[in-house]
Amino acid sequence: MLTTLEHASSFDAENISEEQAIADVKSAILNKMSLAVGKDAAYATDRDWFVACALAIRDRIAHRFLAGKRSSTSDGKKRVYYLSLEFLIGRQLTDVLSNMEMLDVFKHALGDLGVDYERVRNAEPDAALGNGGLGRLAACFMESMATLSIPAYGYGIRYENGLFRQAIKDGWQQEYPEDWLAFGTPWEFSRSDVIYDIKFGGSVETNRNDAGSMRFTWHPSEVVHAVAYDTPIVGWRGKHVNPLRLWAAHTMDPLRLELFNKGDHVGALSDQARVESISKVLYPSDETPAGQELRLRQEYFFVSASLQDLVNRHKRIFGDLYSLPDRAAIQLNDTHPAVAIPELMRILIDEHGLPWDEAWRITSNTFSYTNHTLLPEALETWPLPLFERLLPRHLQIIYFINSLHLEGVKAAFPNEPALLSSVSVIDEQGGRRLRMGQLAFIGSHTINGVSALHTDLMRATTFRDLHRVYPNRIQNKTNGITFRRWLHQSNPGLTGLLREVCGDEILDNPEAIHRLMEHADDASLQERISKVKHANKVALARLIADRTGVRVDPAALFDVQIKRIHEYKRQLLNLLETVALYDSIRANPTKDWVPRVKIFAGKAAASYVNAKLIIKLANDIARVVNGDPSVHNLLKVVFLPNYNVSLAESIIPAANLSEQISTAGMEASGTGNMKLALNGALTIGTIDGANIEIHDHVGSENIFIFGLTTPEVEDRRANGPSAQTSIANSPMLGQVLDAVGDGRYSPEDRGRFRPLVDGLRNNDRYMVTDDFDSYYAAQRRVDETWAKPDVWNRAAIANIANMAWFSSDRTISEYAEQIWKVPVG
Ligand code: GPQ
Repeated sequence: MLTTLEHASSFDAENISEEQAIADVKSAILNKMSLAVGKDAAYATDRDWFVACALAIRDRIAHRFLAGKRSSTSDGKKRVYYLSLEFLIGRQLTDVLSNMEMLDVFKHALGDLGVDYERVRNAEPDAALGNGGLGRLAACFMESMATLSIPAYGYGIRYENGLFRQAIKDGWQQEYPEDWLAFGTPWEFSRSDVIYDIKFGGSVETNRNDAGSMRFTWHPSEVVHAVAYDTPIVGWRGKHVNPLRLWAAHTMDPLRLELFNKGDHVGALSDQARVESISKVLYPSDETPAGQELRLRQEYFFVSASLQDLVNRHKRIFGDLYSLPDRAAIQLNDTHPAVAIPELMRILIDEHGLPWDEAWRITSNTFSYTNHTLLPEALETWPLPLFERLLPRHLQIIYFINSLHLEGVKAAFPNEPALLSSVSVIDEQGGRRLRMGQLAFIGSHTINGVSALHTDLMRATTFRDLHRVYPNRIQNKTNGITFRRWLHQSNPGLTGLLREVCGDEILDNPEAIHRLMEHADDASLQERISKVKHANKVALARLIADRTGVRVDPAALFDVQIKRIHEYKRQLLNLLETVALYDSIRANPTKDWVPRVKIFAGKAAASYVNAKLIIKLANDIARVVNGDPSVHNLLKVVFLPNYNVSLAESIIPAANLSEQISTAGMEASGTGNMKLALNGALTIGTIDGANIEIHDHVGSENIFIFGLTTPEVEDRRANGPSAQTSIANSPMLGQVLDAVGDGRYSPEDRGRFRPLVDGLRNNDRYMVTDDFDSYYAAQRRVDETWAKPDVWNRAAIANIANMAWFSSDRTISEYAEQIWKVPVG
């Protein structure tokens, strides 16, 4: 009998027996092994098996892929183009097999061949073409668009090196290159016939034609090739497949290159490395713009290739470009692809001869833009000289867009000259810069935030003035996560239980999970939920022992904070509380403390000094606490290296407590918060981002909320530093800061953590000290609740049962109806 995720499976539909399906798959895998991998099964490695399986299932997807392409072409459906510099996909084998409803068939087929599926699955490298939440959101959205049968293309860069691999050496983060493509990937189709010229630099020639109108001719100094690679993205039950089209940079073929350089052969060849560097590596900075020339080249490179591609497609199908807004919706994932706005204008005007006003109508009705942060230092800007050197024609177009925009503002708000500088695309302060947020806003018909609070703050702060000028442009679209990956695949134990209690409908309709609430008070359901969690914790405990050597008790409360390391996310607050708890346990060892395992994981940008010091602090605290027999296993601290999608899939199903403790107003949404709650972890969190909406859905009694609100944070900022007062009022905090600052956790280098502690005392921008007491108190409420297993388990059930709204299917349906105007399903 087939068990997991196999219900009305495809072989039933095709009317073949289970045995026949397994036999077919077995022979397909063996075929791929000998004909594509070129190996005898007897000598195959786990990776060989992975490649053979991937190719075998890819054959089946390819048929649906082509069918999908044919139908949306022939019936002229509107398409969505999702432009993103990041797609954080992770491993794909289980995702694809499960969505194709072939997971168990493959497991059986491999089993018959004497091969363990888990090993095959683990042989696939993570596709880490993203940094964190923003990139993972793009991956969830691609899966939901395919599930909802929305004809969509994802467009991005085929980075040869994804996000760096993190190793921890003596407690410090070290970065190593990641080479997921070293041996190729079986998922993609290379499209050697889909190649575009991408131009950079040079000058613009201006002419007047006979009718007196201006013509602009861009004479670039450099041309790069963008080559397409398509990865099929399969929706749930394999009903629809969309392409993720990633671009690789190549030099031109030598003949044309030579021609182009007018004989400067040597110079031309020395450019090769420079050109191909465009798609070499993902920038590892998260929420801090890299601000470097290569980054701007990456942005324009993939934007120009994608727009040429979609404009070509539109022209081929519909003949002219006037109908583009009716047939294409282009979503800009943050400002990284915002140069698409002047690029589409350039294509329409310079290459297709459209008049400015028509081009602007088309452009501004086609684009929409998602903002993912309001942190001022994270908003993308470019120095004008750099931008002009690389994209001289685009700068002209941007100047013209801006001058028309400012004229409109002047006319509408004649008595408010101050408004102009805030809504202008050009920042005149301190070295003139291009503000990509303003550009994206002006060139889009709709702008959205990613949680209710974040969208309110967009209207009230960063985009306040633009919002006054265009009051109907900003909408909210609270983020979501795909339940296929983050529940069905990563937590088969819980999924099995949910299917039993709520019915198989949960696989297609997450709302059905709410039926769990009918049994929330049943001792037997509570018991079963906690058994599933326990089994997941046993597996995680094993992984922790393997990777860190630390032994943890699966019966302890697993308290997890897993995300990029950022000061605003306040891993430091969690670490200070850890020290306070450690001190309290030692001061009163016989009290009935709740045994806890504090689990941290996350990467820091290589150049982010404080974030790297926070990682070191976590490891130094871990070393002291884990080595102290006097705490009797009441407290363990673990830092798991190299956080990525696969590690998240192991940690999330095993978590009891989810740390979502950013300074209020600073986390745009969060999506890890949703994944953890869906898997039955209770949240300890601030009134920030999507925590607020999670609170609304699960109810106050099932979440631990603490800390300052956004207006309170703003008040304290306005009234000058408050850290001294907070520290003076909290003896416990004072002690903790002294201990960390004086080197109790770094006896070999007592001053090591001085900068962190001095930072809190003198300029606590993230209000760690202000929130400390309230956080410590909330953690003690966690302890009290944990001590009553029935209350805890009931709360875990309430979390799982009430998370349906956070499915990315809901989010994507809202984008489809309210922004893209495309039908769903
Ligand atoms: N986010 Cl601007 C990133 O992951 N990277 C970025 O560069 C920016 C935002 C996150 C944001 O911090 C989270 O709160 C969101 O949940 C996530 O984007 C998706 O919207």
